[in-house]
Amino acid sequence: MFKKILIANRGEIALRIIRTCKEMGIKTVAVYSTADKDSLHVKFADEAVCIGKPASVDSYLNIPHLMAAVEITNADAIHPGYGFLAENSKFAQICFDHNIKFIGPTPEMINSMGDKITAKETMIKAGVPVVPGVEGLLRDVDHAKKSAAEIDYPVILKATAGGGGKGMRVVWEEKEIEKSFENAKTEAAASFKNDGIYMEKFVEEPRHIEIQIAGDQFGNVCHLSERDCSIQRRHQKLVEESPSPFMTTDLREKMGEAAIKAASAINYESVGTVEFLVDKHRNFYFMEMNTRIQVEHCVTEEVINYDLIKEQIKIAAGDKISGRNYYPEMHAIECRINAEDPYNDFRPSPGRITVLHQPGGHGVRVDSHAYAGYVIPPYYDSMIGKLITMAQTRDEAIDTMSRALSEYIIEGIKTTIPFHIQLMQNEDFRKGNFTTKFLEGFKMS
Ligand code: MV4
Repeated sequence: MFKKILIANRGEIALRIIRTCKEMGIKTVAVYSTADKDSLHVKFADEAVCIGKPASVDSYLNIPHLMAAVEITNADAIHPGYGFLAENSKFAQICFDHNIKFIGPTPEMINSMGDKITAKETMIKAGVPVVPGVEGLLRDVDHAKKSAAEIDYPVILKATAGGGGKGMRVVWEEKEIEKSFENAKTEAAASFKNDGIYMEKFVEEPRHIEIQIAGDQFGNVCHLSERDCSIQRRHQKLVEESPSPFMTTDLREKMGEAAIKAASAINYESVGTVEFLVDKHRNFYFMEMNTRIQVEHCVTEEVINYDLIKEQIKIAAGDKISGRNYYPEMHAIECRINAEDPYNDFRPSPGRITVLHQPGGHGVRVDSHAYAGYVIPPYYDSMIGKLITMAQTRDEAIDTMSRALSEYIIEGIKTTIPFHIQLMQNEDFRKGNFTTKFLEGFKMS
C-alpha cells in the first residue's frame, strides 16, 4: 500500500480523499494556491505545499509545480480528484515516467475515452448500444447536409474532443445546418484546439442515467448500479440520486452489463462512470465514459454502503476487487450547495461565509470544506459542499432533504439552498417525473 499520497486538488474532494487516507493509515500531502492558504484541506493534511498563484494554470494545473511538491515531500502516489488534471493523459504519463502512481486509469485508457469518435467506435465493436448517427468526422457542410437528410431531423452536432456540452448544436431543420455546423466547428476549435465534429440523431427529452463501475488490474470489472443526473442546468448537475426513479430491475441489469462491456473493452482499471441517455421507451445509448471519480459518487456510496475512494486507492495499489455487482439497498439524494444566486440566473456569489450552520441528524451526510469565516474564492468552481440524505424510500429521503435544507444556515453569500428547498416541494420532482429538460421549465417563486 502507498505510504504517502499527494492530493492534486482542492475543496471538498481534497478533504474527502484525506478522510479516507486517514482511515487507511496513509499520510497525505495537500497542495494549495495562495488563494487557498486558509482552506480545510490544507489544515487537515499531514503536510501542505504551496504550488502557486490563484489562477488554476499557475497552481492546480501546473504540472512542474506539482511534481516539485511530490519530490520534496517524497509522496509515492498522486490522487487527482475530479476536474483539473483528473483526465489529463499527459499528466498520468508524467506520473508514470517518474514512478509515481497516478490513482486512476492509464494514459491509454484516458485517451481512448477522451476522443468521443474513438470511444463510440470502441463501443460499437464491444456491442454497447450507441445513438444512431454517422460514422466518423463530418468532412464539410455538404457531408453534414447529406448525413442529416439520411438520419432525419432533429440531429445533434458534437465535438469529438468535447464532452459536457461544449461545441454541441441541435439542428431541427435543413435551413439551420450550415450555420450550426460552422458554429460548432468554431466553438470546438476555440475550446479544444480540435475542430472535429460528428453527428447523431437527437434524442428528445432523455434522462441522464450513469452506471458506476470498478475494474482492477486483473481484468475484473463490476458495476455498482446507477445514478440519475437528469436535474441539470446548462450542463451543470444540481441534484443526483440513486437509485433512479425511472429504473427497473430489468433495465438495471441491461445497463449494468452494457457498462461492464464498455469498461472491459478498454481493460479499464480504477473506478469510473459510463454515462447513458435513456429515452421514454427505456432505450439506452452510450454517451461518454468518465475516467475519474465524480462529484456525485457519494450517493452510490450511501446506497451500497461502500467507500469508493478507498476502493480506488486499493485498486491503484494492485488489490483485486470482489468481482460481484452491487445493488441499491437504500435511497440517497445529493443536492449541490453552490455559491450562486438562484433568484438571479444562478450568478456566482463568491465571498466570505460569515455565519455557518450545517445540518445533521439521522440520514444526513455533509461533504464540505466550508467553515464560518471561510472565503469562497472567485477563481474555481462555486461549490460550497454537497448535502446528501439517505433513507429506505425515495419519499423519505426527500423529506429528510427538505428538513436538512431548512436547517442549513449560510450567511454572507447567496447559495443554491432556496432552489433545492423549492425543488423538493415540486410535484413532478416528487413523482420522479423529470428529464434533462426539467429545469428549463422550472421557475423560482
Ligand atoms: C445528446 C442529447 C440528445 N441526443 N445526444 C449533453 C452533454 C453531452 N454529454 C451530451 N449531451 C447530450 N447529448 C443525442 N444524440 C442530449 C444531450 C443533452 C444532455 C444530456 C445529459 C444531460 C443533460 C443534457 C442537456 C442537454 C442536452
